[in-house]
Amino acid sequence: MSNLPIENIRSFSDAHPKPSALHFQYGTAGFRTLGSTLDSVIFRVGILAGLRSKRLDGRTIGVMVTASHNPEEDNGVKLVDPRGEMLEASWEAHATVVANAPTTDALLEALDALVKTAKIDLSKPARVVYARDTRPSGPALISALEDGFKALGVEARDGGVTTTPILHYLVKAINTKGTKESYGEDSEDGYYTKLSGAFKKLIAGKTKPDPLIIDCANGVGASAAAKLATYLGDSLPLILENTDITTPGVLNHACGADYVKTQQKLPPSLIDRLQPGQRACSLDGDADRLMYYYLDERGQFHMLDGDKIAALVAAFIVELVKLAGLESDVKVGVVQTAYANGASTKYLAERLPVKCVPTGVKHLHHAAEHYDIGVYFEANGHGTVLFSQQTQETFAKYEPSTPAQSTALNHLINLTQLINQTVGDALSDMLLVEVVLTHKSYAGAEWNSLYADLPNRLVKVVVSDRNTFKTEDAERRLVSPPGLQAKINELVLRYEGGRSFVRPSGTEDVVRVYAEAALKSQADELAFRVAGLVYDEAGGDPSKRPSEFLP
Ligand code: 16G
Ligand code: MG
Repeated sequence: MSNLPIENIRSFSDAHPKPSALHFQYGTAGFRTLGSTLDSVIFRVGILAGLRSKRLDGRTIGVMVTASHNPEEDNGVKLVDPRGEMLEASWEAHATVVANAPTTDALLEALDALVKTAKIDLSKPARVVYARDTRPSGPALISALEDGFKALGVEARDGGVTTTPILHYLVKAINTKGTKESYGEDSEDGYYTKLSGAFKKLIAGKTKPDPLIIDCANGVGASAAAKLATYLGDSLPLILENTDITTPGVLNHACGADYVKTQQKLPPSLIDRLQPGQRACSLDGDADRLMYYYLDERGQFHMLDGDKIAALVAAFIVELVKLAGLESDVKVGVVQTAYANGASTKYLAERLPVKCVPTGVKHLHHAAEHYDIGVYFEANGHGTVLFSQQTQETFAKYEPSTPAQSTALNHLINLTQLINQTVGDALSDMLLVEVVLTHKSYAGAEWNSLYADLPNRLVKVVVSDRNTFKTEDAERRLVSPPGLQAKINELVLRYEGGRSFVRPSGTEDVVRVYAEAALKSQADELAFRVAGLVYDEAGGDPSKRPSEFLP
Protein backbone atom coordinates (compact mmCIF):
# COMPACT_ATOMS: atom_id res chain seq x y z
CA MET A 1 0.00 0.00 0.00
CA SER A 2 1.38 3.40 -0.86
CA ASN A 3 1.09 6.46 1.38
CA LEU A 4 -0.49 9.88 1.07
CA PRO A 5 1.86 12.37 -0.68
CA ILE A 6 2.18 14.31 2.59
CA GLU A 7 4.68 16.98 1.54
CA ASN A 8 2.89 17.68 -1.71
CA ILE A 9 -0.48 18.02 0.01
CA ARG A 10 1.12 20.20 2.66
CA SER A 11 2.52 22.75 0.22
CA PHE A 12 -0.71 23.00 -1.75
CA SER A 13 -2.85 23.15 1.38
CA ASP A 14 -0.84 26.04 2.83
CA ALA A 15 -1.98 28.07 -0.18
CA HIS A 16 -5.66 27.29 0.63
CA PRO A 17 -6.05 28.00 4.37
CA LYS A 18 -9.40 27.38 6.05
CA PRO A 19 -11.10 30.59 7.29
CA SER A 20 -10.94 30.06 11.06
CA ALA A 21 -14.36 31.44 11.97
CA LEU A 22 -16.39 29.30 9.57
CA HIS A 23 -17.93 25.86 9.87
CA PHE A 24 -18.86 24.06 6.66
CA GLN A 25 -21.40 21.28 6.27
CA TYR A 26 -21.94 18.83 3.43
CA GLY A 27 -25.74 19.07 3.29
CA THR A 28 -28.53 18.00 0.93
CA ALA A 29 -26.92 19.92 -1.90
CA GLY A 30 -23.24 19.41 -1.00
CA PHE A 31 -21.32 22.38 0.40
CA ARG A 32 -23.13 25.60 -0.42
CA THR A 33 -22.51 29.12 0.89
CA LEU A 34 -20.95 32.46 -0.11
CA GLY A 35 -18.59 31.76 -3.02
CA SER A 36 -15.88 33.98 -1.53
CA THR A 37 -15.52 31.68 1.51
CA LEU A 38 -15.22 28.37 -0.34
CA ASP A 39 -11.59 28.26 -1.52
CA SER A 40 -10.30 25.83 1.12
CA VAL A 41 -13.43 23.69 0.92
CA ILE A 42 -13.18 23.23 -2.83
CA PHE A 43 -9.45 22.51 -2.66
CA ARG A 44 -10.14 19.77 -0.12
CA VAL A 45 -13.02 18.40 -2.18
CA GLY A 46 -10.46 17.90 -4.97
CA ILE A 47 -8.48 15.60 -2.68
CA LEU A 48 -11.63 13.92 -1.38
CA ALA A 49 -12.91 13.15 -4.87
CA GLY A 50 -9.58 11.51 -5.65
CA LEU A 51 -9.77 9.39 -2.51
CA ARG A 52 -13.35 8.38 -3.28
CA SER A 53 -12.22 7.25 -6.74
CA LYS A 54 -9.34 5.22 -5.27
CA ARG A 55 -11.82 3.67 -2.82
CA LEU A 56 -13.95 2.61 -5.79
CA ASP A 57 -11.10 1.03 -7.68
CA GLY A 58 -10.35 4.02 -9.90
CA ARG A 59 -13.89 4.51 -11.14
CA THR A 60 -14.54 8.10 -12.19
CA ILE A 61 -16.09 10.47 -9.63
CA GLY A 62 -17.83 13.73 -10.63
CA VAL A 63 -17.38 17.15 -9.05
CA MET A 64 -19.86 19.93 -9.85
CA VAL A 65 -19.20 23.52 -8.78
CA THR A 66 -22.58 25.26 -8.62
CA ALA A 67 -25.08 26.84 -6.25
CA SER A 68 -28.07 26.03 -8.45
CA HIS A 69 -30.95 28.49 -7.90
CA ASN A 70 -29.18 30.42 -5.12
CA PRO A 71 -28.20 34.08 -5.59
CA GLU A 72 -25.19 34.80 -7.75
CA GLU A 73 -22.77 35.48 -4.87
CA ASP A 74 -23.26 31.95 -3.52
CA ASN A 75 -21.43 28.95 -4.82
CA GLY A 76 -21.10 25.33 -3.86
CA VAL A 77 -19.77 21.93 -4.73
CA LYS A 78 -21.12 18.43 -4.83
CA LEU A 79 -19.66 15.03 -5.53
CA VAL A 80 -21.20 12.55 -7.94
CA ASP A 81 -20.78 8.79 -7.50
CA PRO A 82 -19.82 6.50 -10.42
CA ARG A 83 -23.33 5.65 -11.60
CA GLY A 84 -24.09 9.35 -11.85
CA GLU A 85 -25.79 9.40 -8.47
CA MET A 86 -25.41 11.58 -5.40
CA LEU A 87 -22.47 10.85 -3.11
CA GLU A 88 -23.05 7.91 -0.74
CA ALA A 89 -24.38 9.22 2.59
CA SER A 90 -21.52 7.94 4.78
CA TRP A 91 -19.06 10.08 2.82
CA GLU A 92 -21.07 13.24 3.49
CA ALA A 93 -19.81 13.04 7.08
CA HIS A 94 -16.22 12.41 5.91
CA ALA A 95 -16.49 15.45 3.64
CA THR A 96 -17.66 17.62 6.55
CA VAL A 97 -14.76 16.48 8.76
CA VAL A 98 -12.16 17.09 6.04
CA ALA A 99 -13.59 20.54 5.20
CA ASN A 100 -13.43 21.67 8.83
CA ALA A 101 -9.88 20.62 9.78
CA PRO A 102 -8.54 23.95 11.10
CA THR A 103 -4.95 23.70 9.83
CA THR A 104 -2.86 21.86 7.26
CA ASP A 105 -1.61 19.47 9.94
CA ALA A 106 -5.16 18.78 11.05
CA LEU A 107 -6.15 18.22 7.42
CA LEU A 108 -3.37 15.67 6.96
CA GLU A 109 -4.52 13.87 10.09
CA ALA A 110 -8.14 13.88 8.91
CA LEU A 111 -7.13 12.48 5.51
CA ASP A 112 -5.01 9.81 7.14
CA ALA A 113 -7.90 8.81 9.40
CA LEU A 114 -10.24 8.68 6.39
CA VAL A 115 -7.83 6.43 4.46
CA LYS A 116 -7.83 4.05 7.42
CA THR A 117 -11.55 4.04 8.29
CA ALA A 118 -12.71 3.83 4.68
CA LYS A 119 -9.96 1.26 3.88
CA ILE A 120 -8.68 3.17 0.87
CA ASP A 121 -5.97 1.49 -1.21
CA LEU A 122 -3.79 4.45 -2.17
CA SER A 123 -2.05 2.53 -4.92
CA LYS A 124 -5.27 2.59 -6.99
CA PRO A 125 -5.73 5.25 -9.66
CA ALA A 126 -7.81 8.37 -8.95
CA ARG A 127 -10.05 9.64 -11.75
CA VAL A 128 -12.36 12.64 -11.65
CA VAL A 129 -14.45 14.63 -14.14
CA TYR A 130 -15.45 18.15 -13.10
CA ALA A 131 -17.48 21.10 -14.32
CA ARG A 132 -18.92 24.42 -13.17
CA ASP A 133 -21.86 26.71 -13.87
CA THR A 134 -21.56 30.36 -14.99
CA ARG A 135 -21.11 32.04 -11.59
CA PRO A 136 -18.37 34.71 -11.46
CA SER A 137 -16.68 32.93 -8.52
CA GLY A 138 -16.44 29.72 -10.59
CA PRO A 139 -13.04 30.09 -12.32
CA ALA A 140 -11.10 30.80 -9.08
CA LEU A 141 -12.83 27.92 -7.30
CA ILE A 142 -12.04 25.59 -10.19
CA SER A 143 -8.36 26.45 -9.87
CA ALA A 144 -8.54 25.61 -6.13
CA LEU A 145 -10.16 22.31 -7.09
CA GLU A 146 -7.39 21.62 -9.60
CA ASP A 147 -4.81 22.27 -6.86
CA GLY A 148 -6.56 19.58 -4.84
CA PHE A 149 -6.20 17.20 -7.79
CA LYS A 150 -2.49 18.05 -8.11
CA ALA A 151 -1.95 17.64 -4.37
CA LEU A 152 -3.16 14.02 -4.44
CA GLY A 153 -2.22 13.12 -8.01
CA VAL A 154 -5.63 12.80 -9.69
CA GLU A 155 -6.23 12.10 -13.37
CA ALA A 156 -8.75 14.88 -13.93
CA ARG A 157 -10.92 15.63 -16.93
CA ASP A 158 -12.32 19.14 -17.34
CA GLY A 159 -15.99 19.08 -18.35
CA GLY A 160 -15.93 22.88 -18.74
CA VAL A 161 -18.94 25.12 -18.13
CA THR A 162 -22.01 22.93 -18.25
CA THR A 163 -25.22 21.93 -16.48
CA THR A 164 -25.32 19.72 -13.41
CA PRO A 165 -27.27 16.96 -15.22
CA ILE A 166 -24.77 16.91 -18.09
CA LEU A 167 -21.97 16.38 -15.56
CA HIS A 168 -23.97 13.48 -14.05
CA TYR A 169 -24.47 12.09 -17.54
CA LEU A 170 -20.72 12.29 -18.26
CA VAL A 171 -19.88 10.44 -15.05
CA LYS A 172 -22.20 7.56 -15.90
CA ALA A 173 -21.16 7.49 -19.57
CA ILE A 174 -17.47 7.33 -18.65
CA ASN A 175 -17.99 4.55 -16.10
CA THR A 176 -20.19 2.39 -18.33
CA LYS A 177 -18.18 2.85 -21.53
CA GLY A 178 -17.75 -0.44 -23.39
CA THR A 179 -20.04 -2.38 -21.01
CA LYS A 180 -23.51 -3.75 -21.73
CA GLU A 181 -24.96 -0.94 -19.64
CA SER A 182 -23.24 1.70 -21.80
CA TYR A 183 -25.04 4.97 -21.18
CA GLY A 184 -23.93 6.83 -24.30
CA GLU A 185 -20.95 8.62 -25.80
CA ASP A 186 -19.00 10.31 -22.96
CA SER A 187 -19.16 13.83 -24.35
CA GLU A 188 -21.60 16.73 -24.51
CA ASP A 189 -22.16 15.86 -28.14
CA GLY A 190 -23.07 12.32 -27.02
CA TYR A 191 -25.61 13.76 -24.59
CA TYR A 192 -27.32 16.04 -27.09
CA THR A 193 -27.30 13.38 -29.79
CA LYS A 194 -28.87 10.81 -27.48
CA LEU A 195 -31.64 13.12 -26.24
CA SER A 196 -32.49 14.77 -29.53
CA GLY A 197 -32.41 11.45 -31.42
CA ALA A 198 -34.87 9.85 -29.00
CA PHE A 199 -37.09 12.96 -29.09
CA LYS A 200 -37.33 12.93 -32.88
CA LYS A 201 -38.29 9.25 -32.90
CA LEU A 202 -40.93 9.81 -30.23
CA ILE A 203 -42.71 12.60 -32.08
CA ALA A 204 -42.30 11.20 -35.59
CA GLY A 205 -45.57 11.41 -37.52
CA LYS A 206 -47.23 13.68 -34.94
CA THR A 207 -48.24 17.32 -35.35
CA LYS A 208 -45.15 19.44 -34.77
CA PRO A 209 -45.24 21.36 -31.44
CA ASP A 210 -45.71 25.15 -31.44
CA PRO A 211 -42.69 27.20 -30.33
CA LEU A 212 -41.81 26.86 -26.65
CA ILE A 213 -40.38 29.74 -24.63
CA ILE A 214 -37.55 28.81 -22.24
CA ASP A 215 -36.54 31.13 -19.39
CA CYS A 216 -32.89 30.16 -18.94
CA ALA A 217 -32.46 31.99 -15.58
CA ASN A 218 -29.46 33.84 -17.10
CA GLY A 219 -27.43 30.76 -16.29
CA VAL A 220 -25.64 27.83 -17.85
CA GLY A 221 -28.96 26.48 -19.13
CA ALA A 222 -28.84 29.28 -21.73
CA SER A 223 -25.84 27.81 -23.54
CA ALA A 224 -27.06 24.23 -23.07
CA ALA A 225 -30.52 25.07 -24.45
CA ALA A 226 -28.93 26.88 -27.41
CA LYS A 227 -26.84 23.79 -28.21
CA LEU A 228 -29.83 21.50 -27.77
CA ALA A 229 -31.80 23.69 -30.20
CA THR A 230 -29.24 23.05 -32.94
CA TYR A 231 -29.57 19.27 -32.45
CA LEU A 232 -33.37 19.45 -32.40
CA GLY A 233 -33.55 21.47 -35.61
CA ASP A 234 -37.16 22.14 -36.49
CA SER A 235 -38.51 19.17 -34.50
CA LEU A 236 -39.10 21.56 -31.59
CA PRO A 237 -38.83 25.33 -32.11
CA LEU A 238 -37.38 26.97 -28.97
CA ILE A 239 -37.40 30.65 -28.04
CA LEU A 240 -34.71 31.35 -25.47
CA GLU A 241 -35.18 34.15 -22.92
CA ASN A 242 -33.01 35.30 -19.96
CA THR A 243 -29.82 34.13 -21.64
CA ASP A 244 -27.49 36.83 -20.26
CA ILE A 245 -24.56 35.01 -18.70
CA THR A 246 -22.18 37.98 -18.58
CA THR A 247 -23.95 40.86 -16.78
CA PRO A 248 -23.19 40.70 -13.04
CA GLY A 249 -26.15 40.13 -10.74
CA VAL A 250 -28.71 38.76 -13.19
CA LEU A 251 -28.31 35.01 -12.57
CA ASN A 252 -31.57 33.64 -11.04
CA HIS A 253 -32.63 37.23 -10.43
CA ALA A 254 -36.40 37.67 -10.91
CA CYS A 255 -36.38 34.66 -13.21
CA GLY A 256 -35.76 30.92 -13.21
CA ALA A 257 -37.62 27.89 -11.84
CA ASP A 258 -37.26 28.78 -8.17
CA TYR A 259 -38.59 32.31 -8.72
CA VAL A 260 -41.64 30.94 -10.52
CA LYS A 261 -42.34 28.27 -7.91
CA THR A 262 -41.92 30.44 -4.84
CA GLN A 263 -43.57 33.60 -6.25
CA GLN A 264 -46.19 31.63 -8.17
CA LYS A 265 -45.99 34.18 -10.96
CA LEU A 266 -44.49 34.94 -14.34
CA PRO A 267 -40.91 36.27 -14.44
CA PRO A 268 -41.35 40.02 -15.17
CA SER A 269 -39.08 39.70 -18.21
CA LEU A 270 -41.66 37.44 -19.89
CA ILE A 271 -44.67 39.70 -19.37
CA ASP A 272 -44.69 41.10 -22.91
CA ARG A 273 -43.30 37.95 -24.46
CA LEU A 274 -45.73 35.22 -23.52
CA GLN A 275 -48.96 35.08 -25.53
CA PRO A 276 -52.15 33.63 -24.01
CA GLY A 277 -52.20 29.88 -24.55
CA GLN A 278 -48.48 29.67 -25.38
CA ARG A 279 -46.31 27.24 -23.38
CA ALA A 280 -43.30 28.45 -21.47
CA CYS A 281 -40.92 26.93 -18.96
CA SER A 282 -38.18 28.08 -16.59
CA LEU A 283 -34.90 26.35 -15.78
CA ASP A 284 -32.89 27.04 -12.62
CA GLY A 285 -29.26 28.22 -12.49
CA ASP A 286 -27.74 24.78 -13.14
CA ALA A 287 -30.64 23.44 -15.24
CA ASP A 288 -31.77 20.57 -13.05
CA ARG A 289 -35.20 22.02 -12.20
CA LEU A 290 -38.09 22.75 -14.53
CA MET A 291 -41.33 24.72 -14.15
CA TYR A 292 -43.93 25.03 -16.92
CA TYR A 293 -46.66 27.68 -17.12
CA TYR A 294 -49.05 29.49 -19.44
CA LEU A 295 -51.47 32.40 -19.47
CA ASP A 296 -55.14 31.74 -20.15
CA GLU A 297 -57.28 33.93 -22.47
CA ARG A 298 -57.89 36.32 -19.60
CA GLY A 299 -54.14 36.66 -19.11
CA GLN A 300 -54.21 34.73 -15.86
CA PHE A 301 -51.05 32.83 -14.91
CA HIS A 302 -51.17 29.05 -14.40
CA MET A 303 -48.20 27.13 -13.06
CA LEU A 304 -47.44 23.52 -14.01
CA ASP A 305 -44.95 22.43 -11.34
CA GLY A 306 -43.10 19.20 -10.54
CA ASP A 307 -46.32 17.60 -9.28
CA LYS A 308 -48.12 18.38 -12.52
CA ILE A 309 -45.16 17.01 -14.48
CA ALA A 310 -45.26 13.80 -12.41
CA ALA A 311 -48.99 13.40 -13.05
CA LEU A 312 -48.62 13.98 -16.79
CA VAL A 313 -45.64 11.68 -17.21
CA ALA A 314 -46.70 8.86 -14.87
CA ALA A 315 -50.15 8.58 -16.49
CA PHE A 316 -48.53 8.47 -19.95
CA ILE A 317 -46.06 5.75 -18.99
CA VAL A 318 -48.75 3.64 -17.30
CA GLU A 319 -50.79 3.89 -20.49
CA LEU A 320 -47.85 2.84 -22.70
CA VAL A 321 -47.05 -0.12 -20.46
CA LYS A 322 -50.69 -1.22 -20.76
CA LEU A 323 -50.77 -0.70 -24.53
CA ALA A 324 -47.57 -2.70 -24.89
CA GLY A 325 -49.19 -5.60 -23.04
CA LEU A 326 -46.62 -5.45 -20.25
CA GLU A 327 -48.98 -4.56 -17.43
CA SER A 328 -48.34 -7.67 -15.40
CA ASP A 329 -44.53 -7.61 -15.85
CA VAL A 330 -43.71 -3.96 -15.32
CA LYS A 331 -44.97 -2.03 -12.28
CA VAL A 332 -44.89 1.76 -12.34
CA GLY A 333 -44.73 3.77 -9.09
CA VAL A 334 -44.37 7.41 -8.07
CA VAL A 335 -42.27 9.03 -5.34
CA GLN A 336 -43.10 12.44 -3.87
CA THR A 337 -42.28 14.49 -0.77
CA ALA A 338 -44.56 16.16 1.78
CA TYR A 339 -44.45 19.29 -0.40
CA ALA A 340 -46.43 17.54 -3.13
CA ASN A 341 -49.79 19.21 -3.52
CA GLY A 342 -52.48 17.11 -1.84
CA ALA A 343 -54.53 17.15 -5.05
CA SER A 344 -51.62 15.64 -7.01
CA THR A 345 -51.18 12.87 -4.47
CA LYS A 346 -54.90 12.09 -4.69
CA TYR A 347 -54.82 12.06 -8.52
CA LEU A 348 -51.78 9.80 -8.64
CA ALA A 349 -52.78 7.44 -5.83
CA GLU A 350 -56.02 6.65 -7.67
CA ARG A 351 -53.91 5.32 -10.54
CA LEU A 352 -50.71 3.82 -9.17
CA PRO A 353 -48.63 3.27 -6.00
CA VAL A 354 -47.32 6.52 -4.45
CA LYS A 355 -44.64 6.78 -1.80
CA CYS A 356 -43.72 9.83 0.29
CA VAL A 357 -40.07 10.33 1.36
CA PRO A 358 -38.06 13.12 3.04
CA THR A 359 -36.97 16.14 0.96
CA GLY A 360 -33.80 15.82 -1.12
CA VAL A 361 -33.04 14.15 -4.40
CA LYS A 362 -31.15 11.23 -2.90
CA HIS A 363 -34.22 10.08 -0.93
CA LEU A 364 -36.50 10.26 -3.94
CA HIS A 365 -33.99 8.62 -6.23
CA HIS A 366 -33.39 5.66 -3.93
CA ALA A 367 -37.11 5.10 -3.36
CA ALA A 368 -37.78 5.24 -7.11
CA GLU A 369 -35.21 2.49 -7.66
CA HIS A 370 -37.56 0.08 -5.90
CA TYR A 371 -40.08 0.19 -8.74
CA ASP A 372 -39.69 -1.35 -12.20
CA ILE A 373 -40.34 2.16 -13.48
CA GLY A 374 -40.06 4.82 -10.79
CA VAL A 375 -41.28 8.34 -11.49
CA TYR A 376 -40.08 10.92 -8.98
CA PHE A 377 -40.59 14.65 -8.86
CA GLU A 378 -40.29 17.25 -6.16
CA ALA A 379 -42.92 19.99 -6.37
CA ASN A 380 -40.01 22.41 -7.01
CA GLY A 381 -39.48 20.83 -10.44
CA HIS A 382 -36.60 18.44 -9.79
CA GLY A 383 -37.23 14.90 -10.93
CA THR A 384 -36.79 12.11 -13.42
CA VAL A 385 -37.91 8.59 -14.29
CA LEU A 386 -35.87 5.47 -13.54
CA PHE A 387 -36.19 2.26 -15.54
CA SER A 388 -34.65 -0.69 -13.68
CA GLN A 389 -32.01 -2.70 -15.50
CA GLN A 390 -34.39 -5.65 -15.48
CA THR A 391 -37.18 -3.58 -17.02
CA GLN A 392 -34.86 -2.42 -19.79
CA GLU A 393 -33.96 -6.03 -20.46
CA THR A 394 -37.67 -6.96 -20.50
CA PHE A 395 -38.23 -4.29 -23.16
CA ALA A 396 -35.32 -5.63 -25.22
CA LYS A 397 -36.53 -9.25 -25.13
CA TYR A 398 -40.29 -8.77 -25.33
CA GLU A 399 -42.07 -9.86 -28.48
CA PRO A 400 -45.20 -7.79 -29.08
CA SER A 401 -48.14 -9.60 -30.61
CA THR A 402 -49.86 -6.68 -32.37
CA PRO A 403 -48.66 -3.58 -34.24
CA ALA A 404 -50.18 -1.41 -31.47
CA GLN A 405 -48.15 -3.26 -28.84
CA SER A 406 -45.05 -2.87 -30.94
CA THR A 407 -45.53 0.90 -31.27
CA ALA A 408 -46.05 1.30 -27.52
CA LEU A 409 -42.97 -0.81 -26.80
CA ASN A 410 -40.85 1.34 -29.12
CA HIS A 411 -42.08 4.46 -27.38
CA LEU A 412 -41.06 2.99 -24.01
CA ILE A 413 -37.60 2.08 -25.33
CA ASN A 414 -37.15 5.57 -26.76
CA LEU A 415 -38.21 7.06 -23.42
CA THR A 416 -35.35 5.20 -21.71
CA GLN A 417 -33.04 7.09 -24.08
CA LEU A 418 -34.76 10.46 -23.81
CA ILE A 419 -34.80 10.59 -20.02
CA ASN A 420 -31.63 11.41 -18.08
CA GLN A 421 -31.88 8.66 -15.50
CA THR A 422 -28.92 9.83 -13.41
CA VAL A 423 -30.65 12.87 -11.88
CA GLY A 424 -33.36 15.45 -12.58
CA ASP A 425 -32.54 17.25 -15.81
CA ALA A 426 -34.55 20.30 -16.88
CA LEU A 427 -33.76 19.90 -20.60
CA SER A 428 -34.45 16.17 -20.71
CA ASP A 429 -37.64 16.64 -18.64
CA MET A 430 -38.70 19.44 -20.97
CA LEU A 431 -38.39 17.13 -23.98
CA LEU A 432 -40.31 14.48 -22.06
CA VAL A 433 -43.16 16.89 -21.32
CA GLU A 434 -43.20 17.99 -24.97
CA VAL A 435 -43.47 14.35 -26.07
CA VAL A 436 -46.47 13.70 -23.84
CA LEU A 437 -48.19 16.96 -24.82
CA THR A 438 -47.63 16.13 -28.50
CA HIS A 439 -48.95 12.57 -28.13
CA LYS A 440 -52.01 13.76 -26.21
CA SER A 441 -52.55 16.92 -28.30
CA TYR A 442 -52.69 18.81 -24.99
CA ALA A 443 -52.12 22.53 -24.59
CA GLY A 444 -51.26 23.89 -21.14
CA ALA A 445 -54.93 24.15 -20.19
CA GLU A 446 -55.73 20.46 -20.81
CA TRP A 447 -52.62 19.42 -18.91
CA ASN A 448 -53.52 21.74 -16.04
CA SER A 449 -57.02 20.29 -15.82
CA LEU A 450 -55.76 16.80 -14.85
CA TYR A 451 -56.44 18.02 -11.32
CA ALA A 452 -56.86 21.40 -9.60
CA ASP A 453 -54.07 22.37 -7.18
CA LEU A 454 -55.09 23.01 -3.59
CA PRO A 455 -54.10 26.57 -2.60
CA ASN A 456 -50.91 26.49 -0.55
CA ARG A 457 -48.40 28.69 1.19
CA LEU A 458 -44.77 28.26 2.22
CA VAL A 459 -43.31 30.42 5.00
CA LYS A 460 -39.83 30.51 6.56
CA VAL A 461 -39.25 31.12 10.23
CA VAL A 462 -35.90 32.23 11.63
CA VAL A 463 -35.35 30.45 14.96
CA SER A 464 -32.41 30.39 17.34
CA ASP A 465 -31.53 26.75 16.60
CA ARG A 466 -33.19 24.85 13.79
CA ASN A 467 -31.57 21.61 14.98
CA THR A 468 -34.13 21.40 17.79
CA PHE A 469 -36.69 20.58 15.08
CA LYS A 470 -36.87 16.85 14.38
CA THR A 471 -39.37 15.07 12.18
CA GLU A 472 -40.67 11.60 11.38
CA ASP A 473 -43.00 10.00 8.82
CA ALA A 474 -41.20 11.55 5.83
CA GLU A 475 -41.12 14.97 7.53
CA ARG A 476 -44.88 15.08 7.94
CA ARG A 477 -44.78 15.04 11.75
CA LEU A 478 -42.62 16.86 14.30
CA VAL A 479 -41.27 14.83 17.19
CA SER A 480 -39.33 17.76 18.64
CA PRO A 481 -39.87 20.31 20.13
CA PRO A 482 -42.23 18.11 22.21
CA GLY A 483 -45.89 19.08 22.16
CA LEU A 484 -45.68 21.34 19.11
CA GLN A 485 -47.15 18.81 16.69
CA ALA A 486 -50.27 18.43 18.85
CA LYS A 487 -50.82 22.19 18.69
CA ILE A 488 -50.38 22.16 14.91
CA ASN A 489 -52.86 19.30 14.57
CA GLU A 490 -55.42 21.19 16.58
CA LEU A 491 -55.04 24.24 14.35
CA VAL A 492 -55.18 22.26 11.10
CA LEU A 493 -58.53 20.73 12.10
CA ARG A 494 -60.13 24.17 11.96
CA TYR A 495 -59.40 24.57 8.22
CA GLU A 496 -61.32 22.85 5.45
CA GLY A 497 -58.94 20.62 3.48
CA GLY A 498 -56.20 21.78 5.87
CA ARG A 499 -52.76 20.20 5.93
CA SER A 500 -49.58 21.65 7.38
CA PHE A 501 -46.12 20.44 8.30
CA VAL A 502 -42.93 21.93 9.69
CA ARG A 503 -39.34 20.90 8.93
CA PRO A 504 -35.87 22.36 9.36
CA SER A 505 -34.35 23.42 6.02
CA GLY A 506 -31.34 21.44 4.84
CA THR A 507 -29.90 24.35 2.88
CA GLU A 508 -30.69 27.51 4.90
CA ASP A 509 -30.66 28.38 8.58
CA VAL A 510 -34.45 28.48 8.85
CA VAL A 511 -37.47 26.30 9.63
CA ARG A 512 -39.99 25.91 6.81
CA VAL A 513 -43.75 25.82 7.28
CA TYR A 514 -46.02 24.48 4.55
CA ALA A 515 -49.80 24.73 4.60
CA GLU A 516 -52.59 24.00 2.20
CA ALA A 517 -56.36 24.44 2.47
CA ALA A 518 -59.45 24.59 0.29
CA LEU A 519 -59.22 28.41 -0.07
CA LYS A 520 -56.16 30.55 -0.72
CA SER A 521 -56.90 32.91 2.18
CA GLN A 522 -57.23 29.91 4.49
CA ALA A 523 -53.95 28.36 3.32
CA ASP A 524 -52.20 31.69 3.98
CA GLU A 525 -53.77 32.06 7.39
CA LEU A 526 -52.96 28.49 8.40
CA ALA A 527 -49.33 28.87 7.30
CA PHE A 528 -48.85 32.05 9.30
CA ARG A 529 -50.58 30.67 12.37
CA VAL A 530 -48.39 27.58 12.35
CA ALA A 531 -45.37 29.82 11.78
CA GLY A 532 -46.43 31.80 14.84
CA LEU A 533 -46.59 28.59 16.90
CA VAL A 534 -43.13 27.61 15.70
CA TYR A 535 -41.81 31.01 16.58
CA ASP A 536 -43.30 30.99 20.05
CA GLU A 537 -41.87 27.54 20.70
CA ALA A 538 -38.34 28.24 19.50
CA GLY A 539 -38.24 31.97 19.11
CA GLY A 540 -35.34 34.00 17.86
CA ASP A 541 -35.20 37.59 16.77
CA PRO A 542 -38.48 39.33 17.75
CA SER A 543 -38.29 41.55 14.65
CA LYS A 544 -38.54 38.42 12.55
CA ARG A 545 -41.69 37.05 14.18
CA PRO A 546 -44.05 36.10 11.32
CA SER A 547 -46.77 38.68 11.71
CA GLU A 548 -48.90 38.59 8.57
CA PHE A 549 -52.46 37.41 9.33
CA LEU A 550 -51.72 37.11 13.03
CA PRO A 551 -54.00 38.83 15.50
C1 16G B 1 -31.73 20.90 -2.34
C2 16G B 1 -32.10 19.55 -2.87
C3 16G B 1 -33.55 19.54 -3.29
C4 16G B 1 -34.43 19.97 -2.13
C5 16G B 1 -33.96 21.28 -1.55
C6 16G B 1 -34.69 21.52 -0.24
C7 16G B 1 -30.65 18.03 -4.08
C8 16G B 1 -29.76 17.87 -5.26
N1 16G B 1 -31.26 19.21 -4.00
O1 16G B 1 -31.83 21.88 -3.34
O2 16G B 1 -33.88 18.24 -3.68
O3 16G B 1 -35.76 20.11 -2.54
O4 16G B 1 -32.58 21.20 -1.26
O5 16G B 1 -34.17 22.64 0.40
O6 16G B 1 -30.80 17.15 -3.25
P1 16G B 1 -34.49 22.93 1.91
O7 16G B 1 -34.02 21.76 2.73
O8 16G B 1 -33.78 24.19 2.20
O9 16G B 1 -35.98 23.10 2.01
MG1 MG C 1 -30.54 23.21 -9.44
